[in-house]
Amino acid sequence: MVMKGICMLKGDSPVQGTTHFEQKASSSEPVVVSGQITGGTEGQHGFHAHQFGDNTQDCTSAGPHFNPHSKKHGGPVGQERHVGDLGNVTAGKEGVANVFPEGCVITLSGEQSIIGHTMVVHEKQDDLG
Ligand SMILES: [Cu+2]
Ligand SMILES: [Zn+2]
Repeated sequence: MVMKGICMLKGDSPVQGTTHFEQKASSSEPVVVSGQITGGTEGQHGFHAHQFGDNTQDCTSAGPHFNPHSKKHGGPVGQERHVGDLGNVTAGKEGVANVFPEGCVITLSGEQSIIGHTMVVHEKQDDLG
């Protein structure tokens, strides 16, 4: 069975994009995330799944990073990291960022499922620590 999800990114800023989530075979396997974000400034931008699905007031209502295991914030490949930590996306000169984060541990079902959470692209770079 293949599960698929899609997330539209849109806010007050000109930044917008679409992210695809695809989970193959077992529900315990991490999803493959891909997508494209446009309208950003050149450089790195933090990219996370946040706790709440409420994005009506941007990051405030989305809450902290999705963190079901009560770990510390980190990068997408370490042991000490939030499940929602997806590192940074890098936008080129035209403000286009291709999304293909490594080290994803989010799923589409079970306790690490991101369904109902909010994906946030930040203006600033994530220091990963
Ligand atoms: Cu964030
Ligand atoms: Zn975090």
